[in-house]
Amino acid sequence: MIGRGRVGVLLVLLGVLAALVAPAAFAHESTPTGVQRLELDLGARELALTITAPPEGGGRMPVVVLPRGDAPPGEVRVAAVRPGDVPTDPVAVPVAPVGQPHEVALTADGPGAWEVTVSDGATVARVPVTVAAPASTPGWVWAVRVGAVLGVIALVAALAPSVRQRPRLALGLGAVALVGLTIAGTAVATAPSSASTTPEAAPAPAPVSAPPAGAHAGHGEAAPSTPAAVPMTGGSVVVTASTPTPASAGAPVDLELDLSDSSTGAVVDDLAIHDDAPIHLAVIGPDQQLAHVHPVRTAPGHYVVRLTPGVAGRYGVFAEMERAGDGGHQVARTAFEVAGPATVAAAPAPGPGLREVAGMQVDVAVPEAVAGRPTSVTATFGQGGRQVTDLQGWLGMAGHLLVLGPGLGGTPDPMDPASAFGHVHDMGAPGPAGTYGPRISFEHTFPRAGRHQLWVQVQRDWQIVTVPVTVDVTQPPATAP
Ligand SMILES: [Cu+2]
Repeated sequence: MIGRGRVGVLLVLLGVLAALVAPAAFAHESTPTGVQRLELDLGARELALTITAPPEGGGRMPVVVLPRGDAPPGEVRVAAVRPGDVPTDPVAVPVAPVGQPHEVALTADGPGAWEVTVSDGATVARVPVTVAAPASTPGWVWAVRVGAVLGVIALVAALAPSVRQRPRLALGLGAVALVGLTIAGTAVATAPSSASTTPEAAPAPAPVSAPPAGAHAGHGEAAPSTPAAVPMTGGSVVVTASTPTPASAGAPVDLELDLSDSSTGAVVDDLAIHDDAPIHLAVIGPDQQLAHVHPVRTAPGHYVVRLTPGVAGRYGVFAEMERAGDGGHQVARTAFEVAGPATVAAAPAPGPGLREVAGMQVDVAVPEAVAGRPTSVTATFGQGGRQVTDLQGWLGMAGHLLVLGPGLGGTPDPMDPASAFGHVHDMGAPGPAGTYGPRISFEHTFPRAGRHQLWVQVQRDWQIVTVPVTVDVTQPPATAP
């Protein structure tokens, strides 16, 4: 029989033991390092992917696939592999109906570099995922564990009735208990100083790059003052565009992008996900039609996106990227050629005012667009006399405004390096239902006067709605010297 007093002593000791060992136990508990959301334009499909990183050391990696846009029914195959490996046992995921998420549990069973592959049978998108290595258990934690366990066992044994009748043994065990608990206590007391021998490196502040002139609450390029001095790239990543087969008007074609460093020529494969994609690609044709797409990475520094150019001519390509650890946003320009019958110049999109787009009445207001001054661009969405309030967030934002400024010829020309490119966001909060509307608004400072091509983009019913607007920006009144 164990007396009530002894039970109390035992409980206190167990409590002490738990308290001492608990930090060690927590040291082994791993936490997910993050959830990654990104948009993939894979072949004919638009997919939103949500990847939950596995715990430190590897493990279960849930991936949610959500089809958007005009995704044709069918399935994609999803797997987790080491970089470059061929998926051996991919999981089939239905990509219908649009807007219906499907979760698959992948496994990345070890630390280091992994790829989540998404294949439609023709193209294999490879999304890099890094699994953190488990933190090693510090020496002081082991000292606490061993000391505490030894001490408590010895103490419990010393208090046992049979031992108490043998004073020398009890004394010996008591001494062992004292030594064990002293080791544990000392280890705990000195833990902060021993832990400080491996201080966690304070994260270096990300270099903050000043927003380029002409971009307000968004991204853009500065309007060059001397067009001749402007290279065809907007920063240190050079993007080269090509098509495996000659592109022709009206036919789908895979646009391939190869990324290299402008100073070293090395392949660039360190793009960070920003605004839900590694590359935001704006492709603007001679007919001023915009395709805002998100190419998939198929190999290091190699991205692919399927396009269906409507008309023949030269297409301007603007690739928005951020390199990991750099923090700087950059826009690289390139171009590709589409063959086909010559087309007459497209009429410019309507200016501000009411127009019908995707079954909605969209009223665009741009009061007083003056170069160098913040200008508000507001689009109000209605349908059948009612306000539209079910616009969905896209890429984490209520709305997007893409802007192409005038080239030397005075009209927006994606091929002219003098044309400024901008990408602005509506950062407004969603309504009670988590949706947006009827008003989407942007602030943008047009870098200079002239005709600008604008595209307002929102999402509704999982479809991207693009509203083209032509805006004539005036010169600010001359100021007296
Ligand atoms: Cu984008």
